[in-house]
Amino acid sequence: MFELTDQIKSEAAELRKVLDAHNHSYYKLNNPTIPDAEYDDLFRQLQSLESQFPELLTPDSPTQRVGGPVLEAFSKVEHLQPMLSLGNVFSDEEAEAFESRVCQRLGRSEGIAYFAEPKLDGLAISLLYREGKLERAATRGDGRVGEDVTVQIRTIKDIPYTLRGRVPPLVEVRGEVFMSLDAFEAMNQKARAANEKVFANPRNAAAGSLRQLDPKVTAQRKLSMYCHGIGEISEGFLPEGYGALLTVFKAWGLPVCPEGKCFDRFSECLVYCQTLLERRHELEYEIDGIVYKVDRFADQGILGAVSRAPRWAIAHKFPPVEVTTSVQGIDVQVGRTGALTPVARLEPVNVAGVVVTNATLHNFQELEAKDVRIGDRVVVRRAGDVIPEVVRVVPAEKSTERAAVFQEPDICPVCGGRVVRAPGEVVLRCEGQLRCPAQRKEGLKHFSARRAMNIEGLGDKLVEMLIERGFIKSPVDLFTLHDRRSELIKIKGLGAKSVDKLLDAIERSKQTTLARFLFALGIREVGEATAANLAVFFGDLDGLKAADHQTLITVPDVGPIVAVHIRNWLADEKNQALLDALQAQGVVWPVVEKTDTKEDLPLAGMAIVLTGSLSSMTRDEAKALLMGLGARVTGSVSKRTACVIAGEKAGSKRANAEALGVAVYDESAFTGGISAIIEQLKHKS
Ligand code: D41
Repeated sequence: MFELTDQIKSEAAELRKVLDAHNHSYYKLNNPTIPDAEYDDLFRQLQSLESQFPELLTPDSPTQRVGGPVLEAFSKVEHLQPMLSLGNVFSDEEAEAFESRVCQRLGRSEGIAYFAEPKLDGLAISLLYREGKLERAATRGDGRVGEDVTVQIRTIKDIPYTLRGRVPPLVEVRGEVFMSLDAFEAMNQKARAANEKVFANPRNAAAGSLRQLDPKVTAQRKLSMYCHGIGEISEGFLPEGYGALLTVFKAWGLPVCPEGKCFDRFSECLVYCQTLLERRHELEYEIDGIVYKVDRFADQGILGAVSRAPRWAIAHKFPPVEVTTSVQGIDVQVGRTGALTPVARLEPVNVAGVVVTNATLHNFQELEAKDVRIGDRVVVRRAGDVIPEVVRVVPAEKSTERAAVFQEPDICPVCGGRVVRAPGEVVLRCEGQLRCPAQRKEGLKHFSARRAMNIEGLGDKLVEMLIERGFIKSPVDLFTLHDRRSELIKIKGLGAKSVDKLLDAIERSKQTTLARFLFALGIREVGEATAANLAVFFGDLDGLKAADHQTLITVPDVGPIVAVHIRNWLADEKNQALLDALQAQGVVWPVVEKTDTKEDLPLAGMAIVLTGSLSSMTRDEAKALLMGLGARVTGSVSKRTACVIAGEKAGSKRANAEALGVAVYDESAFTGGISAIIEQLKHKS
C-alpha cells in the first residue's frame, strides 16, 4: 500500500480544480475546452486516487457527479427561511386584479417594476451554500421542512459545488429542478426499448429521478435547474431587486432561465405572457405559465405574505397540455413499413389550444400496459410538436363494467395479410410489404414527398385519390401517368391545367440525387441522413447493390440492424424490379463524389444551431438528421457556428446569428431536402 503523501494530496486537489474548470466551460459557457476523451482520462485519474485513498474523497469532488452510495431513507431538513407557495390566476382579468391589489397596498400606481419569467413545470428545491460551498439541498416539502436530497442534487451538472466571485457566508438559493424535453424523450425511448416503465411527463420524470435513494440513478437522468428565489442570505449581499439578484446568481455560476424580463408596466407582462404562450413549443423545457414578481425587494417587504403565499408574486397559468376525455374507439393504422399502430379515437377535446380527436398508443405492448379500453376516460397529452398521446386511464369512480380488453389483431385490418412480430421487436407488422394497400399508400406518399423525390403538388390527398381511382399502384406508375392525361383531366377538381402541372413536376423529379432516391425507396431505418451517407460512401447504386454486410456496417451511421434491412430490401426480387423499372423510366442522378471516412461526412466539423419551431419534423428528427451527416448540433450561437436553421418564431438565437454575421437559413432550405442544405453549406465553406 502506498502512503498518502502531500504530493498525492495536491495532485488530487489539482485534478479537482482542473475538472471543475472544464465542467464550468462545458456546462455553463457551452464551450468545451478539451476533448471528451481527455476529460474522461483526468476524471479516471482522480477516481483512482480517491479509491486508493478514501480520505481524499470530498463531497464536492467532481467524481460525485456520478452519484455516491445508496441511501436508506431521505432525512428531513428544516429550511432556514420557509419556502413560500405561489397563488394562481388563469386569465388576464385575474392578473390585472393582482396588480390592483399590489398598487393599493403600496399606495401608488407608478414606478412599480415587475419581473416576468416562465413557470417551469418541475420541483422546487432549496440549495444551501456556506462560504460558497454547496452544503445541503432539500425539496420544498411542506415549505417549512423538506427532504435532504444533497447527494442527488450533486449529480446535476448545472449546479455548481462552489460559487464564484464575492459570495456571502451563507445563502439559501431557491429554484426549480426540471427535465428538458430532449432528456425526457431520450429517457423514455430507452425505457420503451427496454420494456420498462415510461414516465407520463417531464415533471414526473424529474420528480422520479430526484427522489431516488440511489443517487447513481439520478446521475443517469439528465436533470437541469433554474434558480428563481432566495431564502436566507447574509446581510449586505442582497441587491435591490429580483432582476439584479438573477444577475448576481449568474455571476456566481448558478443557472438562470434566459427568458426572464423586467418591465416598468404590468401591461407589458401580459404581452410577454401571450408571446411566451405562443412560443412555448420552442423552448427546450415544459412551462405551464408565467410567474410575475414585484421586482424591488423593498416593495416585496411592504407587501408581505398571507398564509405562506407572497402578495408580491403570482403564477399566470397557461391552458393545460394534459386533459381528460373518453375513448370512443380504437383503430389500427398501417404505416409505410407495415407497422401496425393502435390509435385511440377520442371525444374531441381542446388540448393546449388545439382540438384533438385521435391519440396514438404507440404499439400494442403499450396499449396492454396502459390497459386502455373503449369507453374509458383517459388523460390525453399534447406537448411541444409531439403528436397527441394517451397517457393513462382515469380509474372510474364507481365500479362500472368496462369494455373487453382490446385484442391484438392477427390479420392486417387493411389487406387481411398475416401479421407478425419479429423476435425482439415491439411493433406488430403486416407481412405483405408493399402489397398491402395501406403500406402502398404510405410508401407512395413518402416517395413523392418534398424531402424524397420532391414531386411538387403531389400531396397526400392526391396520392390517395390516384390510388383509389386505380391510376397508381407503385412508384413506377407515376412516370407513366402522362399516357393517361386524357383520363386524368376528366377527374372532377383536377382539370387540364393542374394535371399538366403535376405531369411536369413528375418529369422534373426524375433529375434527382442518389441520396434523395435512396431515401424515397422507404427502406426500413434508412432515413435522410443514412441515405445521404450511403450515397457518398458508394457513389452509385451498383456499389450499394453489391455491398455485403461487412461493407455496409463500415458506412457511417449504419449499424448491423440497418445493414440487415438494406440487404433484405435489396435481395427482394420485386424491389430489384422496381429499381430497374425506375431507372428505365429515366430516373437519374449525378455521380456522387465518393468518401468513406467520418471526416468526409458532408457536414463534418460544422457546428449548427437549430432554433424556432420546425413544421416538417420535430427538433429531435432534425438534430438526428444533421448529426448523422457529421454536424455538431449546438445550443448557442458563436462566431464558429456554421449556420443557424431558424423555424417559425425564432427568437434571440436568430438575432445573435445575424449580429455575428452567421448564415441563417429558414426551414424551407431544410425541407427542400438535405441535399439542398449540403449544397448551400458546402458552397459557403
Ligand atoms: O418556475 C417556477 N416553477 C417558479 C416557481 C418560479 N419561476 N418562481 C417561483 N417563485 C416563487 C416565489 C415567488 C415564492 C419565490 C416559484 C415558486 N415560488 C414556487 N415553486 C413552487 C412553489 C413555489
